[in-house]
Amino acid sequence: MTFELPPLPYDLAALEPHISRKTMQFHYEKYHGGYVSKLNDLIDGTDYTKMPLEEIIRRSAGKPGQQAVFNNAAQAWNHTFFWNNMTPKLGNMPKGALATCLQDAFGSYDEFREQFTQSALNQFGSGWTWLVLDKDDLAIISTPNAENPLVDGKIPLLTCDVWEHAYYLDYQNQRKTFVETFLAHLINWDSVAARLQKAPQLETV
Ligand code: MN3
Repeated sequence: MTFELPPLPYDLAALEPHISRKTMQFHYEKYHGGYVSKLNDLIDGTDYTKMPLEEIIRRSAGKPGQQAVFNNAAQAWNHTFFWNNMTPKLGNMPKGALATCLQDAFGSYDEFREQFTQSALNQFGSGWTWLVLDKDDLAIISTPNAENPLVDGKIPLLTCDVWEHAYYLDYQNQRKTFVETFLAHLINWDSVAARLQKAPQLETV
C-alpha cells in the first residue's frame, strides 16, 4: 500500500488569523506531505506496505534500524490527527460528558488549559502535547520528536504540534502564545468527544 496525504478537513486559510495560510501551506504540504512521501520511499518493497499506519508505528517503535520508518510513520499519523482536531468554527467548547470528564480530571477547564500549556512549554525542543486516555484516566503528556502515545497503550484524544515549524512564521519563538491560541480558538471539541466515546476501540484517525 502506498500512503497518500489525506485531504485537510478545511481550506488552507480557514484557521486564519490564528494560523496563517502560509504556515498551513508549509506545514501541511511540505512537512506533512514530506513525511508521507518519505515513508513510502522507506517501506517500498517491505512487509510494512501491507500494514495500516498504526501497525507500522507499533512495529517500528524502538527497533534498531527502524527509526526512520517510525519517525515518518508517526509524523504522518500525528499530523492527520492534529488537522482533524482543529476547526475554524468559533465557540467550540467541550460539552456534556467530556466537559464533566475534564472537570473531574483537572479541577476546571481553565486548569486543564493551564496544565496543557505548561506541558507544552516544558517540552524541550520539538514534540507534541497530548490529552490522552490512560486506562480510565484523562492525562496530559508531552512527547519528543515523532513519539506517539499509541506505542505506550494510551489513547490520543487531542494533540498540539509544538515543533517550531508549527508556529514560527506566525508567532516566531512564542510557543506559549501559539499554544494558548490553539486552546482558546482552534480545538474541535466535537472530535475529541467522539474519540472519547469510541475509546478504547479507537485506533485510526
Ligand atoms: Mn508539524
